[in-house]
Amino acid sequence: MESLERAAALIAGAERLVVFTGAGMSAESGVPTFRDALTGLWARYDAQALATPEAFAADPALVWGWYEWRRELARRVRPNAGHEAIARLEHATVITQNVDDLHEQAGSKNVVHLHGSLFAPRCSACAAPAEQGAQGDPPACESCGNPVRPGVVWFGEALPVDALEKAVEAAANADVLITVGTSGVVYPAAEIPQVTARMGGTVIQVDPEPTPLDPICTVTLRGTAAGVLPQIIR
Ligand code: BJW
Ligand code: ZN
Repeated sequence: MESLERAAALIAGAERLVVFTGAGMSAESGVPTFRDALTGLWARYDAQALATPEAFAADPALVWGWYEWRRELARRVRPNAGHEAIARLEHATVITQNVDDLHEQAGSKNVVHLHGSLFAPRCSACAAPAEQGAQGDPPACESCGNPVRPGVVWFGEALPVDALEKAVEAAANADVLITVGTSGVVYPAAEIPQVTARMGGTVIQVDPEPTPLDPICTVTLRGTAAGVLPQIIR
């Protein structure tokens, strides 16, 4: 296919490559995307409504339980062929919105987490990192006794400054950015591929569905991460 060849040539010729990933990146590993309907136990909850400080304040046990369930899931899953292809790009900066560690598991070395991690719970009051395996629903902070919260970025919260700065700088300097499996509706993360495009870089998109990022992409490949990435990263 012509656009596959074009994407492969752009990637092969890139000097400063960035890969920007969203929930679709991990879908084929068995992690549900954000805007998919939730399954099973959580089917009656809206993921967007649970990922807020207000939800945690109103029902800490519910929100903590949801993240515990996702942490267990994330522990069981393995990187897919898309993560593995990206890990072959040894010099790329990987900017992810995902809170799993599948890029690291696949061997990517330079991973920036814009929305935090499932594996870094911290105190909701003093920010002290929580002890691994602390018990409670949610556990109480060892230093101040306040509830421990997941180490992720909820709606209305600022992104970690160091991660955002690193991401913006890498995107601004990139000659090629590959955006994979993100609906491109959550800001400021959705700015990242737009920064590359504005600075004159080339944006390649891999996603089975149309997204608001379509207009800024030089090449869009309508397929899945595990299906397409191994064909364009050679
Ligand atoms: C496949 C596939 C396969 C399927 N292969 N692809 C400007 C305009 C409008 C609103 C705002 C704005 N600026 C800020 C806002 C408010 C808000 C926001 O953006 N709201 C919009 C929804 C309207 N943003 C915020 O609140 C942010 N904070 C902020 O702005 O703070 C300001 C501030 C400054 C200073 C002090 C205080 C405050 C924070 C946003 C945090 C987002 N957090 C979440 C939860 C993280 C923790 C967790 O995981 O629980 O991040 S929400 C959720 O969305 C999660 C994701 O990272 C994020 C993005 O979702 P993603 O990855 O794109 O997933 P999906 O499901 O949407 O899409 C999947 C895609 O994959 C689809 O396209 C599929 O087709 C595709 N796909 N299978 C490849 N196999
Ligand atoms: Zn504390």
